[in-house]
This record gives sequence, C-alpha cells and structure tokens, in this order.
Amino acid sequence: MTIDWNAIRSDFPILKQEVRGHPLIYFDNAATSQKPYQVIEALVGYYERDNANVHRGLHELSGRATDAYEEARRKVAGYLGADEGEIIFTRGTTEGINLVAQSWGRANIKGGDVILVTEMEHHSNLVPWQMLAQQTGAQLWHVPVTDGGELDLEKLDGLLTERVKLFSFVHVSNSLGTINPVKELIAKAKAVGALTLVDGAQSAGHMPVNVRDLGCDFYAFSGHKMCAPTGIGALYVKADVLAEMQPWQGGGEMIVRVEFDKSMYKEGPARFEAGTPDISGAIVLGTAIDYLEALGRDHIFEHDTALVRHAMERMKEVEGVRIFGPEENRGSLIAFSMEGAHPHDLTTFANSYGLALRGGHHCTQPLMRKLKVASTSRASFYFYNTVEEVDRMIGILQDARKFFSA
Ligand code: C6P
Repeated sequence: MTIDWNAIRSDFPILKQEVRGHPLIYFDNAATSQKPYQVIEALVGYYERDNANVHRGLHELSGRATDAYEEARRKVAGYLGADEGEIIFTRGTTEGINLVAQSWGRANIKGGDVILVTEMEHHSNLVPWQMLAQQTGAQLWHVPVTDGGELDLEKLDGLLTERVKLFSFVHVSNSLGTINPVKELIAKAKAVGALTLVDGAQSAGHMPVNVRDLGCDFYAFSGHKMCAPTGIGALYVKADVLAEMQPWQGGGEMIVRVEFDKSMYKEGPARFEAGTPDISGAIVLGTAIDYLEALGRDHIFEHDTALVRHAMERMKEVEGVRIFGPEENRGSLIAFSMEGAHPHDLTTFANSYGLALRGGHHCTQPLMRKLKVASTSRASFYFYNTVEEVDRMIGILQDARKFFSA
C-alpha cells in the first residue's frame, strides 16, 4: 500500500495556518500530536447526538454513550493485542503509572524490595516510584545510560536481582529518541520474578505494539500523543495481575454495594474507574485508533524513521549542532543543542519563522544531569510531517547559527 502522506496533511485543519507570516511547521509532536478532522468531528458529533452519562441511565442516550464507551475499550484492547477486561481508561500515561504505584505497588512492595527504573525516565515514571518507595521503605534503583544514549545492558544484569519486584522503563525515550529493547528487558525481568511496566507514551502512536508478544504486565499510554484529545489514555494490566489489584480511588461506578462502614467493589477495569469518566475522550480515542489503524502503524513507523534519518543527516550540515541519543534505532524525535545558543533562545528564534520546536528539560531532569546540560531543543515528527518541512528547519537552523554566532 502506498500512502500519499502529503494528502494525509489535509486531514489536519490546524496545519493549514501561518505563524508569524510563515507556514506552520509543527515539530512538537512528542509533547502532543495534532488531531485530524475525523476525531474533531466525532467529538462534536458525540455532543450533538449522544451525550449522556455511562453505565447509569436506562434511557436511549445513556445506552448509546455506554455502548460507544465500551466499544472504545474493545478498540484499545485490539490495538494493543489485549482483552477488553485488561484495559483501564485513565487520563494518560502519568495517571496510569500512578495507578499501578498506588494500587499494585502499595499491596506488593515492602521495605527492602527494589523498584528498578532507568536513567532516561520521564518524571512520570520516576516520581510515582519515589512516592511509593517513601511509603513502603523500598529502594529505587536505576539502570544507567551509556554515552551513546542507550541503556547500559552490562550494568543491568548486576542490578536485576531477586530483590527487584518491578522493572519500569520507557519504550521510546522522549529526550534521546532511543528505542529500548523492551522484549529483552521484559525477559530478563521475568527471569528474576519481577513484574514489568512499559511507559508507552512515545511508542503507542508510532509503532506496532502487542502487549502479549512483549510479555509485559503493565503498559501505559496517552491518547493526546496519538491524535486523540488531551485527558484520555489507557493502562493495560495483564488479567491475572488485575484480578488481584485493589482500587486506588473510591467513588461512584466502581462499587457493587455500599454500606456506611464498608463497600464491595466491581471486578475488572470498572474497579479502577471511579466517578464519571472522560466518556467523549474515550470514544474519540477509539476514532483516533481507527484512523491510525487505517494508515497502519508499520507504515507510520517507516515514514517517521525515514524523516528522522533525513533530519539527522541534514542537521550534521549545521555547524555547532550536537545531537543527543543514538545514531540508529530511534523514534521520531531529535534532541539537540547549538553552540552559543540557549535552547530557549533557539526555540524562540525558530518560532519567529513558524517552526514549533520544544526547548527545555523535557521532564527528564536526571537524564539532563547525565548529559551535563540543563535543557535541549527538540524536533519531534509525526506522519503528517514532510521532508520539505525538515529541509526548511535546516534553513532556519542555519540562519540561527549565523545569528547566535555573530
Ligand atoms: N512527554 C514531552 O514533551 P502525559 O503527560 O501523562 O500525557 O505523558 C507523560 C509522559 C510519560 N512518559 C514519556 C516518555 C513522555 O514523553 C511523557 C510526556 C511530553 O516529552 C510532555 S513532558
């Protein structure tokens, strides 16, 4: 199947604008992706026709909303190769990881146990474990990153002992672009009896992911990085692990029976979805999944990889640019710095040409310390970005180089 990626751009109304007198180049997709009109219209259509609360009403609209919400759960399950009973709707990756820490973690981690993470984690996969370690007396260890921006697998074997109860790591680093060897990491964790959590924030929308094939126990992702709105995401929890987990939040909808001094909880995902969920968000996450599946995640991955390779090559032409992370085997983002230009100034300069980059520590402060920088600039791509846009970025970076070295 040949995809006309340029034609796909017309699905994204936001891309048709000019910023500061220049056509917008949106290269901040790792922060959040843009939304195709199919998703926008599905959201409007839901509020125009079907809006009601779910699982509560016996009226027509409530039935429709409930059916669409549960259909969306089936879509997420299909997308990840899981069963619908293994999918909990969350606000996003951050909430998914906090859910695991406070539900599974509080019940299964005790003083002296080890929670293992890596040096390239986003704060979302670090701070919840620090909190859990403080609550339980467990220790938090991390696998170091090599100078080449990959996990130091030689050090991993020494760290992955039977004291480790959970190994939680990022699939694709949002600051280095590194694609971690998740299957190998999961197999090693299993060998010492540890459970595994994969932070899928930067992988779910960019490459085929099958949780059964990976063998992980938890996989968390955010809808907004894969064409859905902000405020919705999902957490996969392997069925036998989920069956043992206790609720982390209490309220409506997660109960079977409530008395003044105790309650009985529902089984399955409902146990973890207290209160009115983001119904419209979940439904149009399903629409975004339909959209991505029609393109094919393998095709998206191929497109993004070609773009990132082209950008890496061309960025080498710009004097004073340092690229962080590995040369090969990367996701669709490039973090970099330019000699003589603070990343925030460079990002502001780019903005004056309509180029949206991100400048900052990207919520990976420990990694920034390892790289010995306070922040970087970052260009992150998605399937609606083009080679022409990358070439225009190179021109802007060349101008920036002249400007900042003058
Ligand atoms: N990274 C970025 O610009 P939430 O905020 O819950 O949707 O996702 C958190 C998160 C977790 N893990 C990784 C690897 C991530 O990249 C992110 C979000 C954005 O890089 C915002 S800091």
